[in-house]
Amino acid sequence: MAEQITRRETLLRGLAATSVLAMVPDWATPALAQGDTDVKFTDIPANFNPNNPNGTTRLLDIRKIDGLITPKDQFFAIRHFNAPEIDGAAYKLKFSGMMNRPNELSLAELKAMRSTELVAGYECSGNSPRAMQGLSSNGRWTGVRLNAVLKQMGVQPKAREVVFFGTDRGDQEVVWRQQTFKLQQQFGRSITLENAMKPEPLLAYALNGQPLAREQGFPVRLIMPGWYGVANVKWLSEVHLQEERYLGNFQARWYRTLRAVGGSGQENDPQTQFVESEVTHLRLKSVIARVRKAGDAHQILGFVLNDGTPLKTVEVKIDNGPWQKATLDPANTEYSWKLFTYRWEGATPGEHTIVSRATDASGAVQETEAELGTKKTFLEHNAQFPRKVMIA
Ligand SMILES: Nc1nc2c(c(=O)[nH]1)N[C@H]1C(S)=C(S)[C@@H](COP(=O)(O)O)O[C@H]1N2
Ligand SMILES: [Mo]
Repeated sequence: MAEQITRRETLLRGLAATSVLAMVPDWATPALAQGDTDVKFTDIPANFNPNNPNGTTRLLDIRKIDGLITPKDQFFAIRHFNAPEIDGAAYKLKFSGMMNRPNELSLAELKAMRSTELVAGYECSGNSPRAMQGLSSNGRWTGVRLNAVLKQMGVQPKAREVVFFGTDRGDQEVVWRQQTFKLQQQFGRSITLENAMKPEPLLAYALNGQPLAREQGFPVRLIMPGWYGVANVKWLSEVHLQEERYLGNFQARWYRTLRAVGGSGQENDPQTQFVESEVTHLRLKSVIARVRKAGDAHQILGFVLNDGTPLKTVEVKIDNGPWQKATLDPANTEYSWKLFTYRWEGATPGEHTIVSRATDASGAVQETEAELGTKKTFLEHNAQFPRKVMIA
């Protein structure tokens, strides 16, 4: 199985061997060149604290993005319950349900299997302008392909659904008709067997070449490239095969999107349908993250997150000007976030509004906030994100 290595890494490995730093082309060095300065965003709330808004969340400060891979200690982190502390030496990942050879694998056994590296970026489905889009990151994951492990255990013909349980658990209310059950439940998510057997899903034990940190799901988590963060179950304890759909809280209730489809979108319009759907694949989103003064021009840097569909364009608009094509970083990979840059010439002193929009090869266009207005719930907020900057 071929390892997936980004071009940037290949380039850097080559550089390490030859030490010819002068070879680095422009696009490979979004880091500040000498004399470049960051331009101030004026849309960031004064009390915005990316480091620790609360005990269970760490936002990425997107103004610090300076390369494709988010450093491990800056990778955003969020969770619902406690972050279990797991002893890697005693850890067992249990495989149960409709398989011919149910089994447990220790961390050492998983690591002894053929490993795969994959660059994947994702965001929490609750990411939005409110979090300054900081519930997003992009990492290089190492792990074992889920399909290889499932094949080894022998999937039975009736199996349709693969359920992933975390070690973490907490109080849940399960409402059934007039009854409300207050229970302790594990964090759980599921995917179809068809999705599980695709080559991408990884049982991941390393991020950027290092073991996962406790808050990142040590020792093993699922990585579903091209899916919202919630699919990437951390602190995996059990993988269960069954025939029925799994309807756990974080699958069927908490992570739902309610949209108005058709008609006027108004509640009294019989032409309008209100559709509830699961949170699964990343919806196309671009975000402007950073602006730097570089010589006479300004460089706008941003990222796109999506489900892996090739991008057609990323465009940038300055104030009321036309949409202008941005340049995609050749280091981007199929499931990475996609960095883009735009060279802004002739910026005049004062405050400006800048915004980006992504279009993919299937024709999906990132909508404006107003166009997204028929979405009633706040998850999957992938609207265009106009930014305000002050040019000195
Ligand atoms: N076991 C477990 N896995 C989990 C969660 C959780 O609460 N428990 N949160 C999910 C959500 S909502 C997101 S957005 C991602 C965040 O992953 P990160 O903390 O590595 O960024 O983890 C997902 N995996
Ligand atoms: Mo999330």
